[in-house]
Amino acid sequence: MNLRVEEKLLLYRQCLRIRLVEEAIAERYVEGEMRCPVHLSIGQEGIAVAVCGNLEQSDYVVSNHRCHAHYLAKGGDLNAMIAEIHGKATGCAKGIGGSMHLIDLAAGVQGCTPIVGSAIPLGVGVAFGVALKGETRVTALFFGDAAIEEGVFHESMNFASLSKLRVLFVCENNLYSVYTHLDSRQPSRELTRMAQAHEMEHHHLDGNDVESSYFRLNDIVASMRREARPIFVQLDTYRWREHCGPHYDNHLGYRSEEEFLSWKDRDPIDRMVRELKQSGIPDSFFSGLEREFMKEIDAAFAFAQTSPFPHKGQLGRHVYK
Ligand SMILES: Cc1ncc(C[n+]2csc(CCOP(=O)(O)OP(=O)(O)O)c2C)c(N)n1
Ligand SMILES: [Mg+2]
Repeated sequence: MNLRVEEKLLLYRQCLRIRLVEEAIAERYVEGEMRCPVHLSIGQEGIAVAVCGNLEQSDYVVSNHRCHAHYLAKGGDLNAMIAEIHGKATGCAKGIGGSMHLIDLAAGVQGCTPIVGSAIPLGVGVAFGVALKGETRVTALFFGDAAIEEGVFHESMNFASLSKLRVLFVCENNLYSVYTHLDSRQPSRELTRMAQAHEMEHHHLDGNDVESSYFRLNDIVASMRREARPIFVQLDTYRWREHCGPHYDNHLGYRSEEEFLSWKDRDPIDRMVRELKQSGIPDSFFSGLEREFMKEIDAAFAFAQTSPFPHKGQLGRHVYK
């Protein structure tokens, strides 16, 4: 694997920006101005960056409840995201969707939905629309390890495989569905075997190794552009904070401190910092970048806080029932 330093820096910038945005959300959440539930990707942001780093602006992303990183990595507007989490009219879903309903059509973020598995047929539908129009864009579809326990996952895999749709099925395997470990939910076998059953090309990558995942995904996405077909990629990672909310919850006992620490040691960002320092990037670069992002993030929170709430009359609009 031979990434240029500029490419490594780009990946690092993206990961750091997402980490700092989510840490700012976590820190300010207790102030009570953000009222919607938040599912943070802290610890697993490398997957979003490795995947979206290989997408064009014209490609699409569809995601689930844990979507901040996907939205930002694809170029979603930060102000509109923070305003959305504050329930403000300037939010990307007009303040009536919240953290789990991010959307930015200009950036290709076609939508995010929180019912587990529900984004999968939507993403396949988006890719079907692309194929019907004779376009070649790729749709990256993000979902967790629990989503593959839903029936609709298999229906969608079957249809995507049969129809040779350009869907990148991105399974973020963080080992847990809320408090339940994968071993208590699924028989012991490689998750990629699910793709094998649908005659789909599949790959198993280390989601915390951003550079190597980015490198491998480069070939994967390029080959999907050349030859229309879906590809399933499992990326292993770990969520650091509680399933939903800003806190840590290891004291609940559903996972051990040792397991948590062993994954924290594999922090995707620390790994990149170490490598970049070895390539001669000075310490001052890292602190300067952090300051630059904090300015942007503070401005996004100020934008959200000074934005108006949606008018009551908006409540019934854009709602299907
Ligand atoms: C159909 C359905 N069942 C249960 C829930 C509650 N729920 C929200 S997220 C989640 C866990 C999903 O786990 P996974 O897909 O692995 O994603 P992760 O949260 O680990 O990123 C559950 C059970 C839901 N939203 N939808
Ligand atoms: Mg999970």
